[in-house]
Amino acid sequence: MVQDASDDGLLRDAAIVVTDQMIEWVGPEADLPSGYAGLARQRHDGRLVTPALIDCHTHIVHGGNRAREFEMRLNGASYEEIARAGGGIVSTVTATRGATEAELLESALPRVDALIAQGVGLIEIKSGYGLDTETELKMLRVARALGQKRPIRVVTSFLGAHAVPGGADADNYIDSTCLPALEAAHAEGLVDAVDGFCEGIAFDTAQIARVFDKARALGLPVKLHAEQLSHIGGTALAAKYGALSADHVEYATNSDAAALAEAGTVAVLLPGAFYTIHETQAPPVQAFRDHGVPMAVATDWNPGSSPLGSVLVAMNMACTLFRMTPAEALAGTTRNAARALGLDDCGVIAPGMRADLAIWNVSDPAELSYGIGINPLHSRIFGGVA
Ligand code: DI6
Ligand code: FE
Repeated sequence: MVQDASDDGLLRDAAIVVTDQMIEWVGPEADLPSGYAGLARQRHDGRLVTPALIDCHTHIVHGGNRAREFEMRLNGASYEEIARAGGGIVSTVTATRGATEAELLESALPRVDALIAQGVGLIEIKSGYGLDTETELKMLRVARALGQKRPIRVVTSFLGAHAVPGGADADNYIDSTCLPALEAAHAEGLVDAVDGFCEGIAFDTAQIARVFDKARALGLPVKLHAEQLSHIGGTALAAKYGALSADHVEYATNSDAAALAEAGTVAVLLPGAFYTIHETQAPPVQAFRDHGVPMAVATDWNPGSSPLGSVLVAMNMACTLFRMTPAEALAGTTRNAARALGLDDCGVIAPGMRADLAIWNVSDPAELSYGIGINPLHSRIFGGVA
């Protein structure tokens, strides 16, 4: 059976023809054109085939861990309090600056392997734990290297506007460090998109707008961590700049949803962060539905707010915590995740798409979201190769 992500229906007794790296034909096996009869075949009777999953929001290149903050939160400290006290993102910055490129690569490879083992074929990886030119570029080089070392596609986002380095002035940091770092990273071909953290503990809309203006001048698409902890206007700003995605969006409003729909911006929902920081405000999923905002789901895998190494668990959480349907969760890690990355060659099973597929030991697509910590992957095909 083939989960054809162009609708929520299943194609039963289906055949997929793969030539080179591409899907050439898909349809009922009974209709398979005779010209393909001589091709080598894999049979998967009773198995579900989906597009390879896409994790469209991760921070998997980083040094250290923040298990200590996990304990602090269990004792009542909030994510914001920990950040304001000098922990949080800034503590991972120290560990990431102190790690060599080889060490960062070494520590990120098992994370990539864990995602591949769950049928993932494409991951987005952000910088943002450097906050200086040297370390931001180091992170992005490691992200690119991961895509060379493993059979997976990697796209990068420059997240220089992730946090204000200790002792720095936010405006001064944007102008004297973040924007020059972005230019340098772009000059090395390391940047596929530009991201920011628009939040009370990070940067305001005027500061993010300066980063977005630079991205625009460089011809790079933008996306934004918006309305995660409070409502300060990041979602409207993202829509105004025609962002690929607005991510987290727990505190987004109905009018934000309308703006995202108008701009064609994807709402990327990150239930792992919601869960980890004990958030209680869920994103306005029904408003997104009502306005026709495409919704994606991702791990946000990072050492602080979302040490979640499973796209499948993210899908389960999106259903249980945010009341997404299993079909929405699957679209969120396939078709809409591709869209959140500005890609139109993956995330659906259709002729002309890359042959990145996941084959599952399940018969009902809802089983992918229903299990918790169960990995029903049978096998993965990446670029037509099993
Ligand atoms: N929001 C997040 O959830 C991650 N970044 C962001 O802006 C968390 C990053 C971290 O806590 O290390
Ligand atoms: Fe994030």
